[in-house]
Amino acid sequence: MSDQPLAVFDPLTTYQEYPVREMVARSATFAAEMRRRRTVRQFSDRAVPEEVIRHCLVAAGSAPSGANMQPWHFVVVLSPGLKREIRAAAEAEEARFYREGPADWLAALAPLGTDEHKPYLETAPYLIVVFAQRYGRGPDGKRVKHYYVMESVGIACGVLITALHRAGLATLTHTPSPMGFLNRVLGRPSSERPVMIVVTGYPAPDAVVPRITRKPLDAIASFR
Ligand code: IYR
Repeated sequence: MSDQPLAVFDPLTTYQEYPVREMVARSATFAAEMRRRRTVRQFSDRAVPEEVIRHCLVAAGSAPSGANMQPWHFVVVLSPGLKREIRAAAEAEEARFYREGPADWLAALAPLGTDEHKPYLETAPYLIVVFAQRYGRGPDGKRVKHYYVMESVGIACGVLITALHRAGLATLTHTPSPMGFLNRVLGRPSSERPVMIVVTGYPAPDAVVPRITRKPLDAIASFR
Protein backbone atom coordinates (compact mmCIF):
# COMPACT_ATOMS: atom_id res chain seq x y z
CA MET A 1 0.00 0.00 0.00
CA SER A 2 1.32 3.41 -1.00
CA ASP A 3 1.32 6.16 1.61
CA GLN A 4 1.21 8.79 -1.16
CA PRO A 5 -1.75 11.13 -0.87
CA LEU A 6 -4.22 10.57 -3.69
CA ALA A 7 -4.97 13.28 -6.22
CA VAL A 8 -7.93 15.47 -5.35
CA PHE A 9 -9.60 17.33 -8.20
CA ASP A 10 -11.59 20.57 -8.16
CA PRO A 11 -13.57 22.16 -10.96
CA LEU A 12 -11.49 24.62 -13.02
CA THR A 13 -13.05 27.90 -11.93
CA THR A 14 -10.21 30.36 -12.56
CA TYR A 15 -9.85 29.96 -16.32
CA GLN A 16 -11.10 32.91 -18.32
CA GLU A 17 -12.03 32.75 -21.99
CA TYR A 18 -12.13 35.89 -24.13
CA PRO A 19 -13.99 36.45 -27.38
CA VAL A 20 -11.62 35.78 -30.29
CA ARG A 21 -11.33 39.46 -31.27
CA GLU A 22 -10.43 40.31 -27.71
CA MET A 23 -7.97 37.41 -27.53
CA VAL A 24 -6.20 38.72 -30.63
CA ALA A 25 -6.15 42.27 -29.26
CA ARG A 26 -4.90 41.17 -25.83
CA SER A 27 -2.09 39.07 -27.27
CA ALA A 28 -1.01 41.92 -29.58
CA THR A 29 -1.11 44.46 -26.76
CA PHE A 30 0.89 42.19 -24.50
CA ALA A 31 3.50 41.53 -27.19
CA ALA A 32 3.91 45.28 -27.71
CA GLU A 33 4.20 45.82 -23.98
CA MET A 34 6.88 43.14 -23.70
CA ARG A 35 8.81 44.51 -26.65
CA ARG A 36 9.16 47.77 -24.72
CA ARG A 37 11.07 45.97 -21.99
CA ARG A 38 14.74 46.74 -21.92
CA THR A 39 17.42 45.55 -19.59
CA VAL A 40 18.55 48.64 -17.70
CA ARG A 41 21.94 49.23 -16.08
CA GLN A 42 21.40 52.69 -14.60
CA PHE A 43 18.94 52.82 -11.74
CA SER A 44 17.44 55.61 -9.67
CA ASP A 45 17.48 55.28 -5.89
CA ARG A 46 13.80 56.36 -5.79
CA ALA A 47 11.78 54.30 -3.35
CA VAL A 48 9.42 51.63 -4.70
CA PRO A 49 6.60 50.36 -2.46
CA GLU A 50 7.43 46.95 -1.08
CA GLU A 51 3.84 45.92 -1.83
CA VAL A 52 4.62 46.01 -5.55
CA ILE A 53 7.56 43.66 -5.07
CA ARG A 54 5.40 41.34 -2.97
CA HIS A 55 2.74 41.17 -5.70
CA CYS A 56 5.39 40.42 -8.34
CA LEU A 57 6.81 37.64 -6.17
CA VAL A 58 3.34 36.14 -5.74
CA ALA A 59 3.10 36.17 -9.54
CA ALA A 60 6.54 34.50 -9.84
CA GLY A 61 5.53 31.87 -7.30
CA SER A 62 2.56 30.94 -9.50
CA ALA A 63 4.92 29.51 -12.13
CA PRO A 64 4.52 25.86 -13.08
CA SER A 65 7.21 23.58 -11.68
CA GLY A 66 8.31 19.96 -11.86
CA ALA A 67 5.94 17.85 -9.72
CA ASN A 68 4.73 21.20 -8.28
CA MET A 69 7.75 21.28 -5.98
CA GLN A 70 8.14 25.06 -6.41
CA PRO A 71 11.91 24.72 -6.04
CA TRP A 72 12.69 28.42 -5.63
CA HIS A 73 13.48 30.93 -2.95
CA PHE A 74 13.61 34.68 -3.45
CA VAL A 75 15.66 36.85 -1.12
CA VAL A 76 14.64 40.51 -1.39
CA VAL A 77 17.67 42.55 -0.40
CA LEU A 78 16.88 46.05 0.86
CA SER A 79 19.60 46.51 3.44
CA PRO A 80 22.30 48.97 2.28
CA GLY A 81 24.90 46.94 4.18
CA LEU A 82 24.00 43.70 2.38
CA LYS A 83 23.85 45.49 -0.98
CA ARG A 84 27.33 46.90 -0.36
CA GLU A 85 28.61 43.43 0.45
CA ILE A 86 26.99 41.90 -2.64
CA ARG A 87 28.37 44.68 -4.85
CA ALA A 88 31.89 44.28 -3.48
CA ALA A 89 31.86 40.50 -3.96
CA ALA A 90 30.27 40.72 -7.42
CA GLU A 91 32.71 43.39 -8.62
CA ALA A 92 35.65 41.32 -7.43
CA GLU A 93 34.38 38.31 -9.43
CA GLU A 94 33.56 40.45 -12.45
CA ALA A 95 36.95 42.18 -12.43
CA ARG A 96 38.53 38.76 -12.83
CA PHE A 97 36.04 37.83 -15.57
CA TYR A 98 36.61 41.00 -17.61
CA ARG A 99 40.39 40.71 -17.17
CA GLU A 100 40.88 37.04 -17.94
CA GLY A 101 37.54 35.58 -19.11
CA PRO A 102 37.21 33.59 -22.36
CA ALA A 103 37.94 35.84 -25.37
CA ASP A 104 34.87 34.67 -27.33
CA TRP A 105 32.58 35.40 -24.39
CA LEU A 106 34.05 38.87 -23.87
CA ALA A 107 33.70 39.55 -27.60
CA ALA A 108 30.03 38.50 -27.50
CA LEU A 109 29.41 40.97 -24.66
CA ALA A 110 31.20 43.90 -26.34
CA PRO A 111 28.01 45.25 -28.04
CA LEU A 112 26.35 45.49 -24.62
CA GLY A 113 29.08 47.74 -23.25
CA THR A 114 29.15 45.99 -19.87
CA ASP A 115 32.10 46.09 -17.50
CA GLU A 116 33.03 45.10 -13.98
CA HIS A 117 31.54 48.18 -12.35
CA LYS A 118 28.15 47.40 -10.79
CA PRO A 119 27.06 50.55 -8.93
CA TYR A 120 23.40 49.60 -9.51
CA LEU A 121 23.83 46.79 -7.00
CA GLU A 122 23.82 49.57 -4.39
CA THR A 123 21.67 52.21 -6.12
CA ALA A 124 18.59 50.16 -6.97
CA PRO A 125 16.04 49.85 -4.15
CA TYR A 126 15.75 46.07 -4.46
CA LEU A 127 17.99 43.18 -5.39
CA ILE A 128 15.89 40.05 -5.72
CA VAL A 129 18.26 37.12 -5.40
CA VAL A 130 16.76 33.96 -6.86
CA PHE A 131 17.88 30.62 -5.47
CA ALA A 132 17.13 27.19 -6.95
CA GLN A 133 16.52 24.46 -4.38
CA ARG A 134 18.28 21.34 -5.61
CA TYR A 135 16.19 19.39 -3.13
CA GLY A 136 13.69 20.24 -0.40
CA ARG A 137 12.98 19.06 3.11
CA GLY A 138 9.77 17.40 4.23
CA PRO A 139 8.10 18.21 7.58
CA ASP A 140 10.10 15.30 9.05
CA GLY A 141 13.36 16.82 7.82
CA LYS A 142 13.75 14.13 5.12
CA ARG A 143 15.10 15.15 1.72
CA VAL A 144 12.38 15.72 -0.87
CA LYS A 145 13.44 15.25 -4.47
CA HIS A 146 12.96 18.17 -6.85
CA TYR A 147 12.51 17.77 -10.59
CA TYR A 148 13.35 20.02 -13.55
CA VAL A 149 14.77 22.55 -11.12
CA MET A 150 16.48 24.90 -13.56
CA GLU A 151 13.54 24.83 -15.96
CA SER A 152 11.11 25.60 -13.14
CA VAL A 153 13.21 28.41 -11.71
CA GLY A 154 13.79 29.81 -15.19
CA ILE A 155 10.05 30.03 -15.75
CA ALA A 156 9.55 31.71 -12.35
CA CYS A 157 12.26 34.26 -13.20
CA GLY A 158 10.52 35.00 -16.50
CA VAL A 159 7.24 35.59 -14.72
CA LEU A 160 8.99 37.79 -12.14
CA ILE A 161 10.67 39.97 -14.76
CA THR A 162 7.40 40.22 -16.69
CA ALA A 163 5.47 41.17 -13.55
CA LEU A 164 8.01 43.85 -12.59
CA HIS A 165 7.97 45.27 -16.12
CA ARG A 166 4.16 45.34 -16.20
CA ALA A 167 4.17 47.10 -12.84
CA GLY A 168 6.29 49.86 -14.38
CA LEU A 169 9.71 48.94 -13.01
CA ALA A 170 12.98 48.37 -14.80
CA THR A 171 15.04 45.24 -14.26
CA LEU A 172 18.49 43.91 -14.81
CA THR A 173 19.18 40.21 -14.84
CA HIS A 174 22.57 39.97 -13.22
CA THR A 175 24.48 36.70 -13.07
CA PRO A 176 27.81 37.24 -11.39
CA SER A 177 29.88 34.15 -11.78
CA PRO A 178 30.75 32.36 -9.67
CA MET A 179 27.90 33.34 -7.37
CA GLY A 180 28.60 31.12 -4.38
CA PHE A 181 29.22 34.17 -2.21
CA LEU A 182 25.47 34.84 -2.24
CA ASN A 183 24.81 31.77 -0.07
CA ARG A 184 27.27 33.06 2.51
CA VAL A 185 26.17 36.70 2.44
CA LEU A 186 22.45 35.83 2.55
CA GLY A 187 22.71 32.81 4.84
CA ARG A 188 21.10 30.34 2.44
CA PRO A 189 21.78 26.60 2.74
CA SER A 190 24.17 24.76 0.43
CA SER A 191 21.17 22.84 -1.00
CA GLU A 192 20.27 26.09 -2.79
CA ARG A 193 22.09 27.45 -5.82
CA PRO A 194 21.97 31.16 -6.65
CA VAL A 195 20.59 31.54 -10.18
CA MET A 196 20.41 35.27 -10.74
CA ILE A 197 20.01 38.65 -9.13
CA VAL A 198 17.03 40.56 -10.50
CA VAL A 199 17.94 44.18 -9.86
CA THR A 200 14.82 46.32 -9.88
CA GLY A 201 13.66 49.88 -9.39
CA TYR A 202 13.03 52.99 -11.47
CA PRO A 203 15.54 53.63 -14.23
CA ALA A 204 17.82 56.63 -13.74
CA PRO A 205 16.36 59.66 -15.58
CA ASP A 206 19.37 59.66 -17.93
CA ALA A 207 19.50 55.88 -18.42
CA VAL A 208 20.77 54.68 -21.77
CA VAL A 209 20.49 51.25 -23.36
CA PRO A 210 22.65 49.60 -25.99
CA ARG A 211 21.31 49.63 -29.55
CA ILE A 212 20.39 46.00 -30.10
CA THR A 213 17.86 44.19 -32.22
CA ARG A 214 15.53 41.32 -31.52
CA LYS A 215 15.23 38.39 -33.85
CA PRO A 216 12.05 38.55 -35.93
CA LEU A 217 9.31 35.99 -35.37
CA ASP A 218 10.21 33.93 -38.44
CA ALA A 219 13.72 33.51 -37.09
CA ILE A 220 12.62 32.29 -33.66
CA ALA A 221 9.56 30.22 -34.53
CA SER A 222 8.41 27.86 -37.24
CA PHE A 223 4.97 26.50 -37.91
CA ARG A 224 4.61 23.18 -39.60
N1 IYR B 1 28.24 38.68 -15.51
C1 IYR B 1 28.94 39.73 -16.24
C2 IYR B 1 29.06 39.45 -17.69
C3 IYR B 1 27.82 39.33 -18.48
C4 IYR B 1 27.50 38.11 -19.03
C5 IYR B 1 26.42 37.98 -19.87
I1 IYR B 1 26.08 36.18 -20.74
C6 IYR B 1 25.61 39.10 -20.15
O1 IYR B 1 24.51 38.96 -20.97
C7 IYR B 1 25.92 40.33 -19.60
C8 IYR B 1 27.04 40.43 -18.75
C9 IYR B 1 28.33 41.10 -15.94
O2 IYR B 1 27.30 41.16 -15.30
O3 IYR B 1 28.89 42.09 -16.37
